[in-house]
Amino acid sequence: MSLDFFEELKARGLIYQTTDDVELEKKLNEENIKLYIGFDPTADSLHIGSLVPILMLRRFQLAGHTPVALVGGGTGLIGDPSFKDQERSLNTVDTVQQWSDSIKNQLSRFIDFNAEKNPAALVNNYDWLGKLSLIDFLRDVGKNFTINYMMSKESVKRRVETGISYTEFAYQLLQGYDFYKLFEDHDIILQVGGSDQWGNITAGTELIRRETGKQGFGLTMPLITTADGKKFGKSEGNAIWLDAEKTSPYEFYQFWLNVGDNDAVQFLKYFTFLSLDEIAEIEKEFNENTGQRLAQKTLAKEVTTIVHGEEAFLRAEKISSVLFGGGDVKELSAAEIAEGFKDVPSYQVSEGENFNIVEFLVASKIDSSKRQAREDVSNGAIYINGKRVQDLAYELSDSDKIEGKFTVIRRGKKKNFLIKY
Ligand code: 383
Repeated sequence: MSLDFFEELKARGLIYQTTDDVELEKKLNEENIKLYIGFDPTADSLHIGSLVPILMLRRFQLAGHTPVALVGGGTGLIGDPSFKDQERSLNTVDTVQQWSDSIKNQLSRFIDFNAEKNPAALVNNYDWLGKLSLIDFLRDVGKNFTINYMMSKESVKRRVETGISYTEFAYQLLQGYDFYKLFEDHDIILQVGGSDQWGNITAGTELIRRETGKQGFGLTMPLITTADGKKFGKSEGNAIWLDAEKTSPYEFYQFWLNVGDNDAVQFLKYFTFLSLDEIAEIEKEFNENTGQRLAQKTLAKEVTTIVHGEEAFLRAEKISSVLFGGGDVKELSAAEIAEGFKDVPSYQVSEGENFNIVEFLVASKIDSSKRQAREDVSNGAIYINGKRVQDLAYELSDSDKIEGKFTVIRRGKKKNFLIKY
């Protein structure tokens, strides 16, 4: 049995809530609609917390609908309080402008602006919010909402108790106005967002109803959580960014490769375009032998390719195979070594340093004593650029330097050290 698009989204676990399941499913089946998702510029890059929504834009486009990505150049100057414990500090107009530009660039990689029938579009709400006068806003937008309605939203309820500025409190009306404006001017009938956006999205459907008597639709996606309740999207406390300068494709690839067994299959549904049938096949094989990590490997390959391209994926895979799979260090360029070995302990060689292997192991703190170093070498635990060295008199020379910059020393199976010249 084949699923319609709405059912497919449901089966992938991508629908948390909609304002009207029945009507929305009907609409999506009957016509090609326009929909939007908004992204506020709160940093110079998006991170993987935004990836499910971004891919959602593409899913709609692949299904024949027209996706619009909104950059919150206006709302980014205000700050969305939804489910945030603390008031945000305001960013300058220049900063928000710069961040808007970077985010715009990132978003444009994921949707197709040249599709013949349903080309994607990018809009910036600064274009209309920046021009909106306070008097007009209070008369035309504010008058449609009671304070009671605004305070009752889950997304701000906590903050109403602990403290929220008038600025942030007004945020939901700005996002509501965006939806109304896009509905009126561009026939955008659906707003999508994470479940944290429900309050803001329904402010929009409410404004549309009151001003036009028509129905706008809202759809939210579940917030991603890991099966063991750990925070998703962080690796050792750091966010995983979509910008290759902030999180290298190799680190990005490793993040997905290290997803837990209980999350990997669900993440294939959230983060890839593999069909549910293909995912079911992978799941079957994965369950027969989880140790092979087929689900994680597929996930890492697919997501890295979507975000950074195939070449970057192949490079990340190559670096990983050298670091963890016994691949040949000599196959890596100095740049690849720098990327992959960023977090391994390193040692900067100084001029005229002794290059005897035993003394070198001690000086670089790979071994704690000469005795230990000799033992390691004799036992065959020391590898220079992946080649075992058992000769106690071995002298490191230029031929051990990769592009004159690095030597990789491995002790035992997995402990890598980077020697820099
Ligand atoms: C601004 C104006 C609109 C519509 C939306 C917005 C942005 C929205 C917001 N979204 C989050 C963000 O920007 O703050 N008020 O970081 C996140 N989104 C998406 C998704 C998510 C939300 O960009 O749940 C995660 O990524 O909705 O937290 O007219």
